[in-house]
Amino acid sequence: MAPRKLAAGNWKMNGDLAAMDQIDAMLNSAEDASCDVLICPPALLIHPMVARIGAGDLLVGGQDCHAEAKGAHTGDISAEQLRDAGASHIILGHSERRADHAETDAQIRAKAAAAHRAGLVAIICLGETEAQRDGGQTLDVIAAQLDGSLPEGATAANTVIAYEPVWAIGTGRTPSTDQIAEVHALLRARLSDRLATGADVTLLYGGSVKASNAAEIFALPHVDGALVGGASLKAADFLPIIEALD
Ligand code: G2H
Repeated sequence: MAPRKLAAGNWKMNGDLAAMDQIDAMLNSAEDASCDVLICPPALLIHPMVARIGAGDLLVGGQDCHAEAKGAHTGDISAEQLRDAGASHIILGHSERRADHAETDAQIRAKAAAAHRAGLVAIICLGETEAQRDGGQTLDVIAAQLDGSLPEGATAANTVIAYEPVWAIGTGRTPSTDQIAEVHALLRARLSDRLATGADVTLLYGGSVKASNAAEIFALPHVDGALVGGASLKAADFLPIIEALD
């Protein structure tokens, strides 16, 4: 088995009911594509998006969850509730959550375990800051984040890893292809050591992916797709990225 290819859109805190109009073209593209296509909108939009897609091939996911299934956690959402709303995937440990909510690797590992318990595929995000990159710490940081946030029971079927250098997110800057390839090779080697299915885990690159750089990034070894932010909001921007992967 080879890793499944995945074009994933992270809408972050963008989009509203009117943005559903973008979904029709994305659905058509997903149905024609051999790769998986996923949109992770704000949680409020998951259920209406799933309803609009119907039996179509476009996947829908969440952007975070609580580690527990239910209880007194005002304002939080559980993995089970996301699954109930129709989600199949969940983004965890995005650097914006690590920064805005001080999320630790241990918390991300607990959330990933919760996602697996609920039957969701966990997309676990890792990435170094600019200071860490400049300090020559990138590979150590990525290895530590991977080891700290991957739960027991992770497999190629229930886990995706996204490498997102913090300094490349929403900035228009992307690492060199050598820099991306170096980190993805580390991820593949470490996952293969740790998991029986490590060779088949889908590895995404994320950070300022757009139509003009997607093909070059997808040509790299061990890059099985992308986690796309800004360029996933509009079908006109996202469709060429799906086509570059397909
Ligand atoms: C990285 C990415 C999506 P963008 O955060 O996860 O966003 O493509 O806007 O850099």
